[in-house]
Amino acid sequence: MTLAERVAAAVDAAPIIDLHTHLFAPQFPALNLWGVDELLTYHYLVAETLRAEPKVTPEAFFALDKKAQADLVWASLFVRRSPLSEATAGVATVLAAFGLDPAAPDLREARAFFAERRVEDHLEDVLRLSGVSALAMTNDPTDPVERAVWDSGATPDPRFYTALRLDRLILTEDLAPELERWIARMRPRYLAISVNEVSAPPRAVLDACRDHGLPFAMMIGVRRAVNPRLGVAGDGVSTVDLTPLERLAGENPDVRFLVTTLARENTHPLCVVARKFANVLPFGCWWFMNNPSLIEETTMMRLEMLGPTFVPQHSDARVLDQLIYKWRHARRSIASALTRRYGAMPVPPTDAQIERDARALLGGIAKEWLGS
Ligand code: RAT
Ligand code: ZN
Repeated sequence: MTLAERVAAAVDAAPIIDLHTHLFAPQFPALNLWGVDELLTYHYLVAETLRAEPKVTPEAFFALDKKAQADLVWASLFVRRSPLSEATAGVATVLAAFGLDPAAPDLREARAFFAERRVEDHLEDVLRLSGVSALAMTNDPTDPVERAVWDSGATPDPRFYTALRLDRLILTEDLAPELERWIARMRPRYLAISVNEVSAPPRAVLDACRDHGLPFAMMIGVRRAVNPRLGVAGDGVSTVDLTPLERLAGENPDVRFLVTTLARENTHPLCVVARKFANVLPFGCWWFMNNPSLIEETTMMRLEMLGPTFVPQHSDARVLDQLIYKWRHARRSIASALTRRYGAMPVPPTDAQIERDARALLGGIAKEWLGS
């Protein structure tokens, strides 16, 4: 076997802990999305369709029911054009993984296939096909649908870790008791927020992280509603000054920070921050960074600057089936970056070394930070 083949095999075999998704355990049936219509109405593809079809206004698109939206996306991005973007290529990978034709003229065959699946079997198949052993949800107690499930006393499938998302909860006037209440109820692996610029979170958040030994995840550089007509597809990006992150990490050495940035330009400064502060863990290639070329480049940079002490990717999947493509594609980029770094070593790595590194990067480091 060549070095590249050995590395690819080790990366494929390593169990994945997916640090950030928008998926829900089967105990949240109304929020658990899967199947071809959900795949095609993913907001990444909605943005691409509205770009490709300028005569379709966002208002007209969103007025259609889900099936009609999916038909339009399919016709526009898969029939009239080739699925070359990462989001379209991903759908093709998923369909092919289930033995469906990614070049079909319409969605009849795919819909019939998914209609016959039992949700329990489907979950097991997707986890097996994607190599994911555990994944973090995004849990927002201010969402009435989600909250109703928590209030009903349900316990999520243990492979679905909880992560308490603070984007909206943080607006609560008396935050500390709310945090205590939801940490007790959800038992989250970490607290998380997405922000435009870095600023110190409210004291109650840092206190809760410290008291409960939970990491605080910051997803930095999103500009919400740049084009509000596109709904969730309308957010943008900005490059951000990471100096406040250095301050935050330095002043709170007893709090661990999981950090991802949305702008490519922030990838390098984040590596520098992580070199100074061991309580900062760079993770994932987030959203607009979740492209094979950028994952490879980013993973190379992180390996060169940090060695194998970061989490190269998270899927951000919103539809269960996306785990298959997000991880198959990411694993190729990660394996390629690793192969290049091993190739620079004067003595070739042993299989045991490659396996150890792949397991750490795909799941081991996440496990250390989140607990098992
Ligand atoms: O990647 C996405 O799907 C985005 O819409 C966001 O959900 C982002 O990942 C976030 O967690 O805010
Ligand atoms: Zn997300």
